Amino acid sequence: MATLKDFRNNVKPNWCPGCGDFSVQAAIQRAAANVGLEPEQLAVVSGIGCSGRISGYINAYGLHGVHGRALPIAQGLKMANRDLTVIAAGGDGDGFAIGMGHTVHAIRRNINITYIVMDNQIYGLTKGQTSPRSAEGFKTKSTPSGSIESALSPLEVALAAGATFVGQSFSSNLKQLTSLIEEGLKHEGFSFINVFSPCVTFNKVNTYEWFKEHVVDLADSPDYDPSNRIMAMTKIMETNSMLTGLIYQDKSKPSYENMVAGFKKEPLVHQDLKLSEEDFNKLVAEFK
Ligand SMILES: Cc1ncc(C[n+]2csc(CCOP(=O)(O)OP(=O)(O)O)c2C)c(N)n1
Ligand code: SF4
Repeated sequence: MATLKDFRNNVKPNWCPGCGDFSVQAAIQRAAANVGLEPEQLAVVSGIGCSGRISGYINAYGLHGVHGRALPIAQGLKMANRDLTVIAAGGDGDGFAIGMGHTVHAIRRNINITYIVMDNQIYGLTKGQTSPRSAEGFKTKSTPSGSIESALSPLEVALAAGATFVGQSFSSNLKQLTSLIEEGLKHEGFSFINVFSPCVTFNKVNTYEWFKEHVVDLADSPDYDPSNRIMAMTKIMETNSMLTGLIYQDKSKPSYENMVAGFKKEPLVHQDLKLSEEDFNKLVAEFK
């Protein structure tokens, strides 16, 4: 059985020392081993951004795709081979700016993949511009007088879009983050996990200390019921979206790929296409 070591490769991350994304990488590796996966059973698809590099740092199938397009690729992969466990990952710019259309529709489609957003409330790779998660008044090179837009609450959007799994965690809480990713991997449907993952180089406001002061851990609310959607929405709003833990889970809705006619018995990659070698070569030649 694979252990944490098996999900490590020899590529050295080029993230800045202290970047929150290191913990997300470690949590994915731990969670994958803890749920009993082998590296060849896992695919990590990422977008573009500092966070997008994560797919190159995990020993599994990996694809570092196009900015904002991790989810279309990940969903296609899962539909073609639902025997694979698929993780999509990227930044808050990737998922909530350019990729927001995909995020909402992937959530409501409920394909069985886990989507992890490394939310540093800024664009890191492009050296510090305001993101949809940046707070009003946030000053960056793109908003030198302070942002006049309100920050998006991805948790509210996810619930409103019909999410069947919504979680949020913080890079400093590796235990919570790992167990949340484990639950996401086990969830039979789309699991959305937003992770506060500080950018130590460009975001001097939303620092580790700032998050530590502001996060509200659901472990301190013993009466909280994650199967209650209205309670989840209320709690998210009451805490200004700073809630961490398993916020909402609906185990009753079947995942998309289990509802597609003709897909139930075996994944597409294992189906006999009934195509002769000659016909196959003809088809390929059309694309040359
Ligand atoms: C189509 C396209 N538009 C814009 C860019 C430039 N770009 C690269 S990464 C990025 C945003 C990075 O921020 P985020 O997604 O939050 O990831 P982070 O670097 O903070 O992890 C942008 C705008 C691009 N690569 N491709
Ligand atoms: S610029 Fe920010 S997000 Fe990018 S690697 Fe450095 S600390 Fe991480």
